[in-house]
Amino acid sequence: MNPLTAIGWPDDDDPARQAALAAVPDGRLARVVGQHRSAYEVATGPDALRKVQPPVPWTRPRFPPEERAAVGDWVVLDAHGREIAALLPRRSLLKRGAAGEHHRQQLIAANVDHVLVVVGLDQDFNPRRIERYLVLIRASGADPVLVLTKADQCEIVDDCVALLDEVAASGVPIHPVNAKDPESLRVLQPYLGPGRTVVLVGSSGAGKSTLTNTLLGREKMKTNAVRANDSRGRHTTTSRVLTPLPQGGCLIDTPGMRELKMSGDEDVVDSFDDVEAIAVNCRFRDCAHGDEPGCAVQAAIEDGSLDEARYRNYVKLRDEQEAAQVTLAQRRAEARSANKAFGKRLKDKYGRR
Ligand SMILES: Nc1nc2c(ncn2[C@@H]2O[C@H](COP(=O)(O)OP(=O)(O)OP(=O)(O)O)[C@@H](O)[C@H]2O)c(=O)[nH]1
Ligand SMILES: [Zn+2]
Repeated sequence: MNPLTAIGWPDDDDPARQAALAAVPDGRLARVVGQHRSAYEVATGPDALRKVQPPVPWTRPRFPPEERAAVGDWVVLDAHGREIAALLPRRSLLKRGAAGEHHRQQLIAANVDHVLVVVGLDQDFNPRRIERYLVLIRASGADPVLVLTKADQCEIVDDCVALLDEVAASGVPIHPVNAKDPESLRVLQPYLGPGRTVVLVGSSGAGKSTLTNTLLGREKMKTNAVRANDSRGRHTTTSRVLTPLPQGGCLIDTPGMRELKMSGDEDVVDSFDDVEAIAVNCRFRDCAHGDEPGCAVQAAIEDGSLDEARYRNYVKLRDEQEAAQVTLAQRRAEARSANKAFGKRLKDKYGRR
């Protein structure tokens, strides 16, 4: 097998990608697995890692962050394999609003095909949190898949799944599983095959490590024993970020995945088209769905056809997204005017830009 397939190369002759590749004579494909102050760590196969230099423009402070490579990106290395010559067009990009007040965006992972949202069928189960994940994932271009773990210990699996009717109706596959049982995880095979990249998100204790270990066939090892082994450097040549799976695809895991937050680029309405479909029937076009007469949303909540908690979550996520969007727009405007001022200073000083 092509060593690139094991690290997620889709090999689908995508014309934009092929063209970018063809533009670098003797170029070589690699996938970004890490980023350090002045160098990138890339993989050219499951056990082949190397450090390479970014193209000079990327190192300029004002270079747009989204045009620099992120973990999961495919790049073309120059003929010597020492420097990144080009960044290939992305299939998807997961990002988040970084912590703090500034709503800076942080790139989490590129070219992910499926995001497995791992939720335990125990006290972890929370449809509102699931809805939040779905909004963030849809914005990335990757496809969300809901994996409900601990089905073996839950007596109300069907009731839990029934609470996710709207989620299922919006096209998200839902799989109740026992994360410890390889047989039970076979339903996930369609997302894990050659050339595919998945990431796992979910809260602590949801079963992400258990699921990963079972997929990797190390279900008999203790979760923390596996970690201890890894940190002792048993797999010194294998990236910790990108793990090839026996199923043929690969798994990306980065610390940033743990806290997904609105970045401002999401479309909340997209994940709640059931609510929007009801709201078009409100008497007033600008109905705020409060106590306006003829409000279809309030009527639907009253007759039980719209879950009030789902509606409240929609409003909350929409407000959050709008706030993030405003600050994001401000940041972009600031960056633009800083750029202009800089250009003008150069021109004043040297007479050219
Ligand atoms: N019976 C059963 N137990 C499970 C299942 N999935 C996870 N567990 C148990 O739940 C606990 C937490 O699972 P982990 O895999 O460590 O959870 P995690 O999502 O990796 O948690 P963090 O590493 O903190 O993010 C462990 O004791 C697992 O054995 C399942 O499907 N069935
Ligand atoms: Zn209304």
